[in-house]
Amino acid sequence: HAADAHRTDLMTITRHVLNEQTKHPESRGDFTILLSHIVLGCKFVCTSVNKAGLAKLLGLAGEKNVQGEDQKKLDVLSNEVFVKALISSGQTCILVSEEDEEAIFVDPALRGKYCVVFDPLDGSSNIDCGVSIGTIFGIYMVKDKNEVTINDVLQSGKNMLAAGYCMYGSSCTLVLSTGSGVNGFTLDPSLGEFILTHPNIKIPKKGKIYSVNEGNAKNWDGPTAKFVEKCKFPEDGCSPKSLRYIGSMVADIHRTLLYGGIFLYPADKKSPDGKLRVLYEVFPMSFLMEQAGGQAFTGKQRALDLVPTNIHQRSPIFLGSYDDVEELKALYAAEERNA
Ligand code: P6P
Repeated sequence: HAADAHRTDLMTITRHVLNEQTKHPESRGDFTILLSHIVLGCKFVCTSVNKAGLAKLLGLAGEKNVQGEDQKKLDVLSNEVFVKALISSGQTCILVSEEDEEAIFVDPALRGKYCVVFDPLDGSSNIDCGVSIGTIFGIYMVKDKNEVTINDVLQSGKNMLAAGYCMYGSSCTLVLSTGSGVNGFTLDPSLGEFILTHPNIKIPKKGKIYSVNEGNAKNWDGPTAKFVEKCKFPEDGCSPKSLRYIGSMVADIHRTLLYGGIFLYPADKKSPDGKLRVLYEVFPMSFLMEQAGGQAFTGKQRALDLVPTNIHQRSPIFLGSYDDVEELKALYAAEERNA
């Protein structure tokens, strides 16, 4: 009857987080309240994304976001929903969104002790063609609740308490770590609940997939070029790796987490710091990869050891299966020695 028990023992994300909370007797449930508001935001975006095509929400909102990219209506909507949900939770004191140039300092009357960095709808350039997109978030503890400053969101990634993403694809999947492993939850629309479907995700130690935008190959540095070459023409006679690149970070990372392999967004001559943002793309995905037994590297150091100096800072990033990232690190180390 195990299967039946499993079917009827609906482990919702809220119950799961409450169970986690018992490991922190000192916590007053504030974190659980915060997460339930993030979950609310994800549910709203999920329904909006699914209806977008029908509700004619597609197309440009006419404005440009801080990245100078055309802003689509769903971007604007998703950002507003998350900002409002996070503030109304009463658990946050400072927010950083990919869509807002400046950090948002929450009104003192509604302040809590958490700082949330997030990309409300990453990969949004893929909305119109139906490719999976997602929300990415990371959570820090404020250093001093009575003195909230921008430095509370310029903390190293190793200070992150929790991180996760919600992927809006064939199903709505929320992957979360609060520092003791990674768990995946799938939205059951009939219940309106995220149910635990992927307990204790561990990334394969080595993978057969590499994930990079080969269109940038002309501008890669030596170690990245050499690594990709070895993926395609292995020197030890084993079969070449497969290339899988969706161009939507949440989708590429979700596949890497479940199937193994390595995701690369290197620096190149055009963008010396790469393209992906440290606070709300690199750190949350690096946090998850390490919690799942993988690793994340910037080309120079462990990604989570980075200390950002501005809230929209970029970094090169290589993350995924432990052994695959190790191979890439060896090529960067060799270049360092020959420099
Ligand atoms: P490129 C999407 O715009 C995004 O921010 C990430 O989701 C994705 O991994 C990356 O950019 C794709 O960038 O240069 O390969 O199109």
